[in-house]
Amino acid sequence: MANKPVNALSKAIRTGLIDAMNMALANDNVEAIVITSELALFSAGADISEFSSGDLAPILPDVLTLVENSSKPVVAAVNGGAFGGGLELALACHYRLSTNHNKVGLPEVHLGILPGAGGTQRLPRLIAPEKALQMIVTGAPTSVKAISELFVSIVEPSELLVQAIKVAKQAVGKVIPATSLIKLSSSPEIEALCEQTKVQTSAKARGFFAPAKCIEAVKAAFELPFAQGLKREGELFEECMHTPQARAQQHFFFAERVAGALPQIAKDTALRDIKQVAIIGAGTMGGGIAMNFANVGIPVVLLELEQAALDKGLELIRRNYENSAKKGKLTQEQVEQRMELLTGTTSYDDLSEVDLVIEAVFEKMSVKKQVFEALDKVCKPGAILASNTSTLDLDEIAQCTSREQDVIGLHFFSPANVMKLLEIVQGAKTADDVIKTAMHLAKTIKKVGVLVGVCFGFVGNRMIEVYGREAGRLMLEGATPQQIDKVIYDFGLPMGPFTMGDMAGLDIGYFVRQSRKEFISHDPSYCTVADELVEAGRVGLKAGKGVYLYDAGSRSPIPDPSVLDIAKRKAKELGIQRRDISDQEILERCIYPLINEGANILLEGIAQRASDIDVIYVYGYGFPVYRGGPMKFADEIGVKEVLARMKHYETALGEYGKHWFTPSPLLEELAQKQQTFAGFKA
Ligand code: T1G
Repeated sequence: MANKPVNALSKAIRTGLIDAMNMALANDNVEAIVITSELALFSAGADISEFSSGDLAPILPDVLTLVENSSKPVVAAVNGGAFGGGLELALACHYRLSTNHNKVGLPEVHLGILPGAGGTQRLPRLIAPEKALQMIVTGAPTSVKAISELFVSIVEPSELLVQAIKVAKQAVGKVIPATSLIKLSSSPEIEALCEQTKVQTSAKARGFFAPAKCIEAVKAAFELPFAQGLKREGELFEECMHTPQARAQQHFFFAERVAGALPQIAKDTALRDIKQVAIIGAGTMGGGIAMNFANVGIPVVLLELEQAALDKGLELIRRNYENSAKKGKLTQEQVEQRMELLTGTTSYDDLSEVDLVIEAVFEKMSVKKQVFEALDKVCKPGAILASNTSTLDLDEIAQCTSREQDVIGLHFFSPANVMKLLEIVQGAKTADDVIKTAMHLAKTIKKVGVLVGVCFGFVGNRMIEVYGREAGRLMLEGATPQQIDKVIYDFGLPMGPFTMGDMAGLDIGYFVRQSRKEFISHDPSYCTVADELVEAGRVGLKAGKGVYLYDAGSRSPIPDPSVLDIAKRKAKELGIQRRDISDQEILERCIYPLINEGANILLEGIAQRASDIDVIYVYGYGFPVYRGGPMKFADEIGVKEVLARMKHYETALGEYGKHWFTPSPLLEELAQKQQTFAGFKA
């Protein structure tokens, strides 16, 4: 197989496999067959881009039945990994060999579906049921050595084809071990395993539709003869394939990849070499950022003005690594290797040779400017100067240097060593090669880099502000924090706005608002309760009290009636008539303004495409991937519906609605032309 870049089993490949099998079966000189790949990996499975085409004939299950029922032995030489239908192809072969450093997997569940070409029926026939179930329900890639029973042998890449042909020749004339001939039967243990997996999954994969169907399909492998099990798998596959969740997750698969695509920059633009990085500030963010580079072998020097702060920062990093080692995610040797890559200094002079500096200091313009002025003096020409600012004007920061073309924003999300999202903020004068280097660097440190423009809050924080505003206002109007949080939690986010605010610290929002009084001057109603709480020292979980109360050592929020008393008092002062508010209104008022702000962001060219906003919101704020992200969700429910509801609240909420619920012109335009955000090109 040689269908670049990943041997997706497209129509051409499926047809090619059928032709090759028929040719081999018809040719008396052919005694056995080996299927392998000329590319770096065996196959990435079905061609996801074909799913929406509808014309999937010849369907993969039929191709694999032809392979499995072959009268001549078929050997799969799995090189470099096999996923989804690619692994299913190998399972339909009679013998399998693999190269030794790769992984295989059945990641269909991440696409809102399940292995639909026999994977749920053949894998449990070849490896232990619990391993098979875990692979299918979690979609996690598995090292071939962990399921070595699947392979005749696991060899060096250079040995693979030779060994596969040898196995094929030895198989000639022998009884063909078709996987489907292996008998399975259910048992109380299998029943218990499926039940237990169901319970675990409903917690871990809350709200997802496909995982439970994966379990049902595997269960059928133990309860039905192979042919009926295959039929049942097909029914469950079709059931999943036609859900909004499958459409959303398949959208997201490509959204994530296109987000990392380079903007219109000359192809021959050279990358700048990033051999050593400096981080200014060894606090939680600075330390987390530093870890990303140490994790991939790039040396980092951390700068703090005080030795004590520096020592504390390096100690925190070590503790993080030691925790990973305790969980078995790192060996002690890896911990030491990474720590060796991390050095500290209290002098800017030590940064004269670094290729990239990322400042992660206090979110205050005057502090940022001091740092960049100092960097401008000591850093070598061509060094990239990056700010981790989450809201401040990057252009204003760049203007305090003599090298605006070398300044860019690298907005990491906390915890920076965990969160996949990296907003790459392009300043007005940021050079193309700096942008290209930053986008490439995101991939190197295993982040999903999304290019955004300069405005308050860029994309993510600009949108989260309208969401938080509505939550605060709804509490004044009559909803309780726990009601609002439950609506959002049930919608699929990991937590509601008030639990999130307490977790992050209410003082963060408070401080940002203090620096933007003009913005909230129009109507401070939505943050008046939060401001009073912060001024009373109730800054959230870290203080044991914020919107909620927290028992010592516990993170579970306890509603506090006194907060509602504040809301009632403030509502009275502001002349807001409190009322019962429906869950639906809460959902619409928290999510639709988010979408509306995304539409404005697209109109202003702050994001390159709607799916980038989806990637930012899923990876940065936990928007449920089975809804595809806010803009995909709008396309799914219909832009017209979002517009209609924005207009409803624009009039229903009096002055407040008039100001905050003005529909974006893009929302109007798309609704009027019956178009979608997916089709919008900035
Ligand atoms: N279909 C179409 N395009 C694919 C693809 C696929 N399965 N996999 C990758 N691509 C594209 C991807 O969009 C990108 O394109 C390029 O290939 C490189 O991908 C019946 C129905 C295999 C681990 O879910 O997990 O089989 O951006 O950047 O980092 O049961 O690709 O360059 O234009 O990810 O080296 C199940 C999906 C399908 C595996 C390699 N299979 N792919 O990672 O490359 S459903 C999957 C991956 C199925 C059957 C069912 C990864 C990879 P572009 P990449 P990578």
